[in-house]
Amino acid sequence: MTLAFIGIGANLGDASQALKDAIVCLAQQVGITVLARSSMYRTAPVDATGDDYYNAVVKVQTSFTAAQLLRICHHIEDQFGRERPFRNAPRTLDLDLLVFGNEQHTADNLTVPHPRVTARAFTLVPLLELDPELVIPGFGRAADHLPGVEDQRIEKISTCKCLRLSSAGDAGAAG
Ligand code: A4P
Ligand code: MG
Repeated sequence: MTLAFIGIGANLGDASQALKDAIVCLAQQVGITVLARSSMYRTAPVDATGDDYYNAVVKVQTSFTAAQLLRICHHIEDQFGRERPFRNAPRTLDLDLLVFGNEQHTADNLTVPHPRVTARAFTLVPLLELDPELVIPGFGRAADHLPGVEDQRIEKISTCKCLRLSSAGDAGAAG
């Protein structure tokens, strides 16, 4: 079993609902247990145009490899109508593998940790909410990177929920 953090973002359609639905979809996968989700944040687009984003991060435990988990994420994105007309285009749903246990590697179409995980407030702030002491392989203490994202607008719009969602699809919060 591996502990991993998945970043969720959207800025097209009903983006805040997409985030909530995506978390339920992740929790319904056999082999993934959602342990906690961060607050939901409204964030200014970074290196991108379009509407403000909604962003959150979930902490999961999984029996999958990083590559398998990314494939599942892409499959869920497809179900939400994700299109990729150009780099950083507005999206109905984006699921990025931010951290995968202690793994640190680059392979075809997969780099873990995500190369920009500490450079964006929309990933760093929710990650720190879930684990203030988080150490990211290759990047060190996540909290040490906060000064670098100070100028990025990020606003909390709903509070953090620690929850346990079973792989059988029980979406009830447990704490
Ligand atoms: N890929 C490689 N490593 C990973 C990983 N760890 N997790 C590959 C997810 N994907 C990974 O992904 C592009 C390629 O990266 C894929 O082939 C995948 O196999 P994508 O989902 O098509 O596009 P993406 O997620 O936009 O790409 P990327 O490079 O992760 O983008 P960034 O740098 O994360 O920027 N502003 C706000 N406020 N909120 C956002 O969520 N997102 C972006 C995307 C830009 N600005 C934003 C936000
Ligand atoms: Mg992505």
